[in-house]
Amino acid sequence: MYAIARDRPLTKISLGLEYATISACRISLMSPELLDSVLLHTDFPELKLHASGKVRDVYTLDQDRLLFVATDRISAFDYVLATGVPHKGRVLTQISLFWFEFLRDLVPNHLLTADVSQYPAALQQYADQLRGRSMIVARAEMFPVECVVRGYISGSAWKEYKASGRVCGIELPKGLRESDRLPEPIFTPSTKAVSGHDENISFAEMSKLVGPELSGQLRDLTLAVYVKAADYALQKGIIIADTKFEFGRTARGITLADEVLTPDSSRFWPADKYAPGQAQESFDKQYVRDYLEEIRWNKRPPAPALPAEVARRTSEKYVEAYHQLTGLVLDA
Ligand code: Q0Z
Repeated sequence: MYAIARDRPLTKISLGLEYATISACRISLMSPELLDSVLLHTDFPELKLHASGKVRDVYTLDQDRLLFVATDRISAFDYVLATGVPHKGRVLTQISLFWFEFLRDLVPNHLLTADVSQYPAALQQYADQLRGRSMIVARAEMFPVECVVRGYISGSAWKEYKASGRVCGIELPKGLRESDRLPEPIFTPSTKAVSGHDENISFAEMSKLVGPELSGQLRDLTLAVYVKAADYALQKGIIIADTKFEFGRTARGITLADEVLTPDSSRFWPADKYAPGQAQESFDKQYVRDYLEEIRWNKRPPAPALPAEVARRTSEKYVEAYHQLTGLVLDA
């Protein structure tokens, strides 16, 4: 039994005639089961919200522990869209869990448990919402820097390179094309600026913020983790062009925190379509971006909804990324 998706764009699209015709002809259905499973907001009244991001909500459990919940929200061009992507929160969570295990000999991480049956009794009433998409983590004293590493030149680094030949103070070879692989991965830290956008900083600037010794440790860890993970991913047909890590201090020492090597914190490119000299297609968000360009959204709020077909195909890409990386099938 299928229903017409209720998440059609409500925004009036001027001159949408052509588009509306195309859209009406496409089979654009999502089963009620799938729609029901999409989680856009969390609400756990007995818990204190610690932080909320575009995609994830973090709650305080106690002095030492936080609850991370990945919703099915999706952002594009800096805004959270009105439509969720089925399974996205579970895919992000399961990818982070996979990497925590894969990287455990290289760096301690903040995971305590993702087994909902081990969560505090007060959370058991939410077990169905939490299963697969949440984890309890050790609260860390977070370092106020984003540890970014790039194996390929893209995004803000490509802009900086074109303007100055350097990225975060690192001189790069002349003649690089957009999306080229770098001779070796580079550490390009950033800080959260007031704008909400991250601001690239040099290693020297990072050293002023958190000290030279810690900066060196974080740089070395970041590069080692990236090299191990990116080598693995490439064997599975996924280029991890760049990624952002957040570290903090816990009883385990310098600890890898937050989400790790997900499509939301990284650029994943399908290796079989890699073609330097231009921007690369996104493994996961390409249908979303194409759709938003097609409807000529002005990229100002309110962000539009997605046709069910775009959400469904995007969902398939996330599930496929998980399968391609891990060899595992995300359970229904
Ligand atoms: C990470 C963030 C998110 C919004 C807090 N282990 C930790 N201990 C203390 N704090 C954090 C962590 Cl991971 C922490 N963030 C970033 C994540 C939503 C902001 F899911 N905030």
